[in-house]
Amino acid sequence: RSSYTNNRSSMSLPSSDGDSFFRSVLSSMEQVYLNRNPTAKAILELVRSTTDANQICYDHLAYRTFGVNGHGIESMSKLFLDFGYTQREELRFPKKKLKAFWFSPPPSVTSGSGIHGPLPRVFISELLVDQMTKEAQDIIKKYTGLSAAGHEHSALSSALGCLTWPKPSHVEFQQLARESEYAAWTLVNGYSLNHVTISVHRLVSPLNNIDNFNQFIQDKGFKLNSEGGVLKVSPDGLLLQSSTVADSIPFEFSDGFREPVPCSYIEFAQRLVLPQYKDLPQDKVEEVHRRDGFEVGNADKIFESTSKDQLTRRA
Ligand code: OOG
Ligand code: NI
Repeated sequence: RSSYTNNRSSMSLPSSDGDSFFRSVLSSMEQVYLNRNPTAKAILELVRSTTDANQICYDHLAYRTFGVNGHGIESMSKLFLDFGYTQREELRFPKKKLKAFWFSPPPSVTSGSGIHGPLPRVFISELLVDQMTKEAQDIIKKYTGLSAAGHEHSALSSALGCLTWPKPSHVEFQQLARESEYAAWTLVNGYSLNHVTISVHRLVSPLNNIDNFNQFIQDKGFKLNSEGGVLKVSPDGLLLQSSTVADSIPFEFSDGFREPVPCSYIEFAQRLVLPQYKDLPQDKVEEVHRRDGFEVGNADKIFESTSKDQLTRRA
């Protein structure tokens, strides 16, 4: 290593700040997401224009993967672990044949907006491919196989907004969708950001209350995922979540067939103050004083934000 590496010049050399590189990657993923998902973009703009611009923080980012031959959770978690995230609890969804891990961010700024604000948590799930039928496994293994070393470059794929495998045929997509809508979603969306989540408790009043927030979004004509009720509440009562129904995007299958496929959605989360901190004055409450983590019962219903049932439901 030469001494040049530590020598910051004022010329237009690329910054050697790792955090700045990491945030650029996240920002590209976010751009792909905003360009493809008009509902998410419109809601972020609506909230931004209604409240103080500095107050939109992301609670978490979420990704989906195929749990087979290195294409699962670990393919996407590598970026985050390399940039200081910590792997946390596993969540299991036996009926959906899914599992997930969540990751907590390294210490970061406490102010700033979106990708430039406090670093979000990350939620990464995977399909338990070996529990699927032979037909479904064959399709998934065909495409993950065709991607070759694609899983080594999941972050690049997500930031560029392209698949690491070729587009499937319509028949293959439908076959998967019959067995697992999650599998079909992942086949056509790959490592694209599945959703970002607005941190509701960090907004300014009255939108810092998720009931008010949901009412506001619905009054503006947006449809929320109604699976198990619009508001998802953890058993301890401290993690409150809701989400939109995913947008659809035109898709051309390998056989030339064109049909819209479900894309991404946006989620909202309010984390309440933990009982041991209930007497802290409001202006002393920080993120560490609030309910952390995720909840299987909530997540199970939020997964349905990309389901056909929710997409075709009348508002
Ligand atoms: C993830 C659903 C779960 C949460 O916050 O619990 C979730 C997905 O749809 O891939 O986002
Ligand atoms: Ni989520």
